[in-house]
Amino acid sequence: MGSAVESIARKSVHDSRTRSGALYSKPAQNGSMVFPVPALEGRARRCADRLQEAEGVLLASHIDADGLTSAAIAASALERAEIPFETVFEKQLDEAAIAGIEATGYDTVLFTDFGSGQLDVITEYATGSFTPIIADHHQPVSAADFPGPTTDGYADPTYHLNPLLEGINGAAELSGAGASYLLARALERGEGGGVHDDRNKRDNHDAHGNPDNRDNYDNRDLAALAVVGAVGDMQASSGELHGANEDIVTEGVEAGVLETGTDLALYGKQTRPLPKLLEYATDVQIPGISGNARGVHRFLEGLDIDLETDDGSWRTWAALDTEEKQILASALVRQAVSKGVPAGKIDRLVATSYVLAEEPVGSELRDASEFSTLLNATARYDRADVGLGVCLGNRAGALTQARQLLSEHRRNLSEGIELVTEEGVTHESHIQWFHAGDRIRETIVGIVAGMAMGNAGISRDRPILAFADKNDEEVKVSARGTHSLVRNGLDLSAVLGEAARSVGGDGGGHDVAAGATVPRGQEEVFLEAADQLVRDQLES
Ligand SMILES: [Mn+2]
Repeated sequence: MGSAVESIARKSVHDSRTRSGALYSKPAQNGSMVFPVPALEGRARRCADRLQEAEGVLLASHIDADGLTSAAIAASALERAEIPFETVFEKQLDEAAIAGIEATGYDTVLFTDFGSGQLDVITEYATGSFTPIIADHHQPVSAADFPGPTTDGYADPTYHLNPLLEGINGAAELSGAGASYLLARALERGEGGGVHDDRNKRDNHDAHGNPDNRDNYDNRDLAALAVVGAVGDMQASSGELHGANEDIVTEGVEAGVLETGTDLALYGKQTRPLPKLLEYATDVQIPGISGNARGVHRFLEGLDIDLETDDGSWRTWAALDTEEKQILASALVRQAVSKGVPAGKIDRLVATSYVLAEEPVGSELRDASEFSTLLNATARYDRADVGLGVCLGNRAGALTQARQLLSEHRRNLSEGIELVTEEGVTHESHIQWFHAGDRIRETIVGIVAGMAMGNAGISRDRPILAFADKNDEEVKVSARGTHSLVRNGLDLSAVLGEAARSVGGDGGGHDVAAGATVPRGQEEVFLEAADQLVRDQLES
């Protein structure tokens, strides 16, 4: 364990080295640069080339941290490529939303962070009306339900950028923002765009023989947002991002917008006062610290660290210098060891941190995980405009509003968890569930369900399903599982999709977390179907 703590100390060395990546902000013109995720280059270029031909583009994106960062990346890339566009957000890309998109009259529509799973309906509406271009990472419609071209059993029309079609894991290795980032890289500098290799070499001089700077930008600065999207979609596992996501991280470091290092794996390193940082850290339970305010104060007072700033407020982890960080981290590990926390869990106290190098120290925007939390808060309260504003660099109005939404969100979450824990859940044979009616917003009922798992009477050995009213006709269902259930065969995306369709609704998502909409009054039938589907998955 000592090595992990030492590597926190080494972090600053690593940081200063990566900062020299700023040298790369001049585009390489010697053909040394390769496309970040080569398997997706062809798809990214096909989509980018089609966008270059468009007179105007409607950009439609999902409303969550990944969808907002996807939209911000795509919007920035379109803007830089001087392609006129307009942005709309949808919570769910259902038939009504697609009909609304068709009605705007745009002849090119770019879908980000959704679209693959709705290709059947999109194609139906698009035919003779608009060209759909999709940058997504969700499971595409199956070939059986799609009249057009297919790949490996998936619907696969002409302009379709999705990692799953090239054998890259869309749940763990590339997010919607990552797919949008690859599209942005392919959109750089006009025709052919993207990678500065010989094939695409152009005369980079204007009529006066001066270098034409419009041809000399690259979009690697957008890698920081792509990492926020991936982290927001929970793609970091075992403490770091993997696969295609790693390639994007590398580009962000080279471009000087990202710094990575080994750091304490606690949430809130930029903004939480030190005592709260430790007290609220519940991923790894440390007796005497986790959830123990008094224990935390005793622990901190025993260290040789100034805990307060000059004005008497608590310092944050981000405000500590390297030596102080090491003192605190070592003491934390010693405490964990002395209280018998197993080594495997102690290792989880340390993880790779993704720091947005250009954001100020102490801002939630500096930490990919805190940034994504802020975005999710704007999304859950239907303020995609605020979230997009923050991503696009609006630091006055949008950031202030986003912070207000986040504090409101935290209050709603704690009230929701209290409600569920007090009233309890109903256990079926293979699932557990509760119905919040209108007492918990449908946009946060899933996260409440996930956070309540493990509380008294709410088991972690079966998935939890949570209902909340959506409108007069429909109920939203959110489901959460655990990674260990997924390892045993659980796929909540399939469960919610199939069970919802059996009662005239629809749903999908990911194996560990999924959502559905069902007609009111069908909850019981839906639950019965879901219970059986979960049984089948866990037994096979
Ligand atoms: Mn996503």
